[in-house]
Amino acid sequence: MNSSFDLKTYLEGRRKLVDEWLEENLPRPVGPHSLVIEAMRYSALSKGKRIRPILLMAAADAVGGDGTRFLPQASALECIHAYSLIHDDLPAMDDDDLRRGVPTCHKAFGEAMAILAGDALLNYAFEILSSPSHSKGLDPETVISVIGTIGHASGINGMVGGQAADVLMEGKEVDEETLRFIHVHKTGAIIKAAIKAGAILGGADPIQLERMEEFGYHLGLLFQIKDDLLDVEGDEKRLGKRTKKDAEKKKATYPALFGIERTKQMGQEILKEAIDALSIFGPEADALRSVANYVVRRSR
Ligand code: GRG
Repeated sequence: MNSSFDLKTYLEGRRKLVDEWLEENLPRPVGPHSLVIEAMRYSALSKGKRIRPILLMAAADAVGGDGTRFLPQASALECIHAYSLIHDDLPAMDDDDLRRGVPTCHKAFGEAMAILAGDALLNYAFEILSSPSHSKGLDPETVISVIGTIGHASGINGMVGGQAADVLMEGKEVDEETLRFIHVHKTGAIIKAAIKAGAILGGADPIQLERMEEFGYHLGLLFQIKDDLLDVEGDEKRLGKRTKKDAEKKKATYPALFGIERTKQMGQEILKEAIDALSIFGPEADALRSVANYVVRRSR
């Protein structure tokens, strides 16, 4: 890997592009329903890492495409992510007051508006993905394939399925296979879809696509394992959310099942598998390699 790759500048630059796109393209709060639009904007525009959109663009770059051309598709993923955080924070789910350092959507706008803002963001994402103006120059098969990839990963076969399993397993003893199912679906599916969608948009050939999916699978699992570790060891201020919640709720996590040291070791092993999946790519995949290393090192 090219050691001169400046990850900090890269992440900041890409994050800024996503923030500006969302600021410009999310609906404006006018009309009798303006409050729910304010809630959508409040949550989607709050300070997140934008890692899913960044991964979509980086995957497109890695297969020889131009990632920034797919800023609308990348930003659509951030809308889905924002919806999932709003719903995850609701009293019926994790019941959290703080997210990204500010009050959660239902604390700021009430539960009804928060549920609706989440629903609206999910649907808005698919409006972006299917909009002719954002798909100019893409062939219809590519557009449909990206919509299918992201729809599959968001719903019962991905994030929603994983979240349901997570809720259903609270307080129960969970084996490694079930824990992996939860992590791979709840968090991993959208991360893998970001990478797969980016690869499809960037024009990946079948072998490149297969490797990208393998990379995405491992990175997605790794992301949630690190999230588990941050809940135990992380700094609340830096994370902008409450920590130690998993133990409180008797949630299935890697540190709870394997202990902190073994979890870190497993994280390194999964990181290696992720990086190995990229072995067919040259320096054009350095951003992906660098982001994978950052996922393990991150403190927020
Ligand atoms: C369908 C009613 C209904 C609810 C869905 C699917 C779902 C609720 C919630 C998704 C589960 C979830 C929030 C998993 C945790 C994923 C995770 C690690 C979130 C934090 O992501 P980061 O670290 O956060 O990328 P930022 O703030 O940087 O975007």
